[in-house]
Amino acid sequence: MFSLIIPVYNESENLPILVEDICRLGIDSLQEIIIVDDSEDDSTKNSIKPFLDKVSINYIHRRQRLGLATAVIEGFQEAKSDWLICMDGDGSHPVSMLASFEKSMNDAALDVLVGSRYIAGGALASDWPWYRRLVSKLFCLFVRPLTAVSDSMSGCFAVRKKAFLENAPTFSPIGYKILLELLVKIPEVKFKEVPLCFSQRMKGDSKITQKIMLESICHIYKLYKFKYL
Ligand SMILES: Nc1nc2c(ncn2[C@@H]2O[C@H](COP(=O)(O)OP(=O)(O)O)[C@@H](O)[C@H]2O)c(=O)[nH]1
Ligand SMILES: [Mg+2]
Repeated sequence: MFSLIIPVYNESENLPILVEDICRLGIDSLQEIIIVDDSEDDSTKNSIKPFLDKVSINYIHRRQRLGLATAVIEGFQEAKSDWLICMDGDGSHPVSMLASFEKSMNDAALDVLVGSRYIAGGALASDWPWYRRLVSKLFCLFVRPLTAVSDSMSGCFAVRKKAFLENAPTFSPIGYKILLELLVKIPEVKFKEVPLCFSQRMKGDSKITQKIMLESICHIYKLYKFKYL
């Protein structure tokens, strides 16, 4: 069984489409969806009301922008299942990834499953801005001494709850890069990469800011210190 954690910040246009797609899949092993919403208003929350009787939804409304990484960690801590999947709420990650991850969950040797855009079968949205493509690839290269994962910047991944909980006290989540933190802080982490075809968000603009980009650089510096000092 798995819990699906979806961090959202003002995604009232996208979240209902995503949740509807997930309901349509009818995956038996999906135990619950945990939505961690930092929107100041109720519009994102209200947008998924039609689905509350179709799937088990735990809605955590924090009402202030406390950050993507802390939202994911909070969702993971609330989750009931043995496996925790994280997926963006803007439609960038195809719902078919749930079945792709599920196939590997019975492998007792694995701690983390990564939706990767940079392995055979994976892809980056062709309409993603060139500077985002460049920054994503540069960040992935820059952190190769920290992890052998080819797409450690991915926001679509799964972690075994036990591996997460055992190492949770060491996490200091900042910015967007929660997967990288898991890969660095789970000792001798056993991972598998699964191809991810990443598409441009359905509606609206990215919530990333220059401040978040800078925070990501600080985060990577701290992870280098954690691993090598
Ligand atoms: N809870 C929460 N979710 C966030 C925050 N920032 C972004 N998100 C969500 O995280 C996901 C990825 O964000 P997005 O802006 O699309 O990032 P991008 O795909 O890298 O451009 C989306 O579902 C956002 O709504 C935040 O501060 N808090
Ligand atoms: Mg996005």
